[in-house]
Amino acid sequence: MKTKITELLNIKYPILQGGMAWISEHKLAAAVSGAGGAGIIAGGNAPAEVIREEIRKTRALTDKPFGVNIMLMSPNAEELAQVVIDEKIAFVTTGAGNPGKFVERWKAAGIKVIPVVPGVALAKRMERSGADALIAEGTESGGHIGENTTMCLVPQVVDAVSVPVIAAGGIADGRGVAASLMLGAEGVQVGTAFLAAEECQIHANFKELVVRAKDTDTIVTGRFTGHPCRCIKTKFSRALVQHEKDGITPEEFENMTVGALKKAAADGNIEEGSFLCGAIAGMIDRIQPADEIIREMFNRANELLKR
Ligand code: TUI
Repeated sequence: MKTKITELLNIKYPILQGGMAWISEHKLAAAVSGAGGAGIIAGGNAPAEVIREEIRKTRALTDKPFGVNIMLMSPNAEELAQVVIDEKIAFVTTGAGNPGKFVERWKAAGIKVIPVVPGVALAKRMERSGADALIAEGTESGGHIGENTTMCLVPQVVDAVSVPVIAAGGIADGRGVAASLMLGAEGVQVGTAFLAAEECQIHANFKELVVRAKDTDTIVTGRFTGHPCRCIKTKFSRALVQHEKDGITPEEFENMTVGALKKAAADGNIEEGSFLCGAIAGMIDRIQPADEIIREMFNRANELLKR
């Protein structure tokens, strides 16, 4: 399938893997890139040198292009912004903020820049700053989310900018891919479906929660902090939301959630982990190799688009 995104990134299928903190590391990124998509290593809050190592490990596994996601709220964002230049990364996606101050430096280094935008205003600003493409991410996504849905957001961003738009949030099969293209997107970003990839290194408890989740099994925590986060419903995430209703302070919330992403992804700690996951989890019902996930998705999308 050829689109402006396959051309921009020199990939076979117009699919980017989500940059998921504590999750998107070299094995998953290399598998997605090896399958013809765009694998991504997530910076999250990790030290920049750890990500440099991840980049090198990915290169040892694949000669296909891959990217790095920079979470702009990370205290290490500035350092990582330089690491991607030193390591000659093909493209960068950004999340949880405005990457404006980095764009010029990345572009000068030949890096393609693809910011995640939760709305039209930031989309226009990012296009003016020189973004090569944009990811319009709906509130169906896992992790830190905006308010608008994929269905509403994608066509509005498409109408507002001339750079290619990638749809994200709630896309996990060929129907989602075909629908995204109908909304005017040139590609998709997929996170949740790759949680169930064989090559995804998260704890088995996390995969089991994803595979068993039904349509109503995600919940949004931390709305009152200004950084809402979608995750799987567990005793812990339900209790967090209850505490929020009862009026805990942002400091108390912070204390309860510090380290919660690692506790979920690395330790499978059901009692204290935040299992970040998109609202489409109910559709994920088995563990599969990443290349199978991608091939099935695009075979089905192509069938639908021919109709
Ligand atoms: O970044 C994500 N998803 C994430 S980041 C993350 S780590 C984290 N954990 C707790 C709190 C905050 C972060 C887990 N999941 N997705 C991309 C995304 N970006 N979603 C929303 C945004 C966004 C929000 C505001 C992008 C730009 C933005 O701009 C504000 C501004 O400065 O104009």
